[in-house]
Amino acid sequence: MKSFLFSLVILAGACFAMAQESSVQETQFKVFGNCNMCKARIEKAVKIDGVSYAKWNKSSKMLKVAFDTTTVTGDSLQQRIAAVGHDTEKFKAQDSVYEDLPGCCLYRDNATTH
Ligand SMILES: [Cu+2]
Repeated sequence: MKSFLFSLVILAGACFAMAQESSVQETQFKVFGNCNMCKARIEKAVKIDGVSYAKWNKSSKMLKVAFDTTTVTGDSLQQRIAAVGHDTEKFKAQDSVYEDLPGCCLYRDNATTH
């Protein structure tokens, strides 16, 4: 009986260790953009080491990402996207970078209605 309890403890410990090891986090946040060129630009900006998944949805403006939390943070991904000209929930792209985007990508003009 004692050894049975002991193996239960070991098993529980192993499960706990495995749960701790999984450092991949999935999240999504809003990224402003218009077209498929925006999509390519946004996804390319976050395709770095530690990011295993990145897909931007043109109609919902949501970017889904999966990344390794030991090497990447959600904020750093949003900053990378802002750096290529796309506003995110937390970070705004610099005007000079935004103005250099192709005309079809100038999403801020489309936001004047609200
Ligand atoms: Cu575009």
